[in-house]
Amino acid sequence: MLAEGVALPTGESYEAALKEISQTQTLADLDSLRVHWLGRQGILTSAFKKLGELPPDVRKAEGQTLNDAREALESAIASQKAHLEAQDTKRRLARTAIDVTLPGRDAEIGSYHPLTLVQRTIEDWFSRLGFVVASGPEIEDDFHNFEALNIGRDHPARAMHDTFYVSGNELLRTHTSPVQIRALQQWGPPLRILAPGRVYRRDSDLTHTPMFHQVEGLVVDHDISWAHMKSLLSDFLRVFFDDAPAVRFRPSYFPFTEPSAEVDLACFFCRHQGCRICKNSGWIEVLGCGLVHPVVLQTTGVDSQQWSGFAFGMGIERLAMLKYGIRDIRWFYENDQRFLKPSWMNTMVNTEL
Ligand code: 2NL
Repeated sequence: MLAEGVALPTGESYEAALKEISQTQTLADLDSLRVHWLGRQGILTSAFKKLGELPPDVRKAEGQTLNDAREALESAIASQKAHLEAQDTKRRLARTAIDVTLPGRDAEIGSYHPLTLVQRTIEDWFSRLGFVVASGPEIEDDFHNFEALNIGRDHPARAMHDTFYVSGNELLRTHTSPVQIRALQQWGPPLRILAPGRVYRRDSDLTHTPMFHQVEGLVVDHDISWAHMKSLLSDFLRVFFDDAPAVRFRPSYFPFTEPSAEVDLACFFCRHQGCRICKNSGWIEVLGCGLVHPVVLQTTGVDSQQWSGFAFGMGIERLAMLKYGIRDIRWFYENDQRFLKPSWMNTMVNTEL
């Protein structure tokens, strides 16, 4: 029984408060109850303030009652708070739970684009023989792309190259030979380099695109002979086309090599019988090569009396089409996603003739 001076406002009672506290559902509700009773303007706080106005004989007992009430409320609030917080944690954990027994999502495995695959295969093979992979600018000048390669202004090969001109003297390189010209100028012999990269020609049909990829190679050293070139390129072709087709060196002409040859493989589509792919000849042309013309050596500052060399060039698209039976060169540039799946060889490759 509380004394008159510290009586609670009408309708409020400790017992009811304790019950209310134990029934709160949220931390916010619990906190407003705490403020209502124990806050700075709270019911109990106000009652404490009035304690001093009571006569001394009742003050002590009254104070004791208020203290008991405060302790009871504080401990009820603390235990309800712990209860609600535990409940919150439990709900949050349930909401964010990960079912570790669910099956995982498959990671999509990619694969190299056929052009990348072929270029890497060639780079790896020649690197093992001491060739250094070199690169250079795709916008070249007349000297490095033509002049230094013994292709003068009036040379008919100029017309064959169908060059894209950027300005009077600047052009998109028509082959990667200028990379080797720069290497001869900067490093000089002895030299073994491989120059893969993009090249550009004004040409577009089933087997030609304005941009394509080429690999050229160059060896310059003492006493380099046709035999070195012939054995190296024959070995390469037998390894690259893994069913070891027969190889034929056929006399040809390039302004930058003398003598020159084009290399044919026995057609593995028709087993040398004659078909659409070998144009009924039984042979497929795969690369060009020759002994570096002495004029090219002299122009790049190399003494052709002391040094000799051979060079070769091949089209990466052409090699990829032959190796994998890809019928249309344009497929390489159409971003066909099948080329980037590990199974592309099964879906993009022609097995019929
Ligand atoms: C082909 C033929 C060839 C070369 C490229 C070359 C480079 C220098 C000097 C001499 Cl720096 N030659 N390159 C030689 C012979 C043939 O390419 O059919 N390419 C697709």
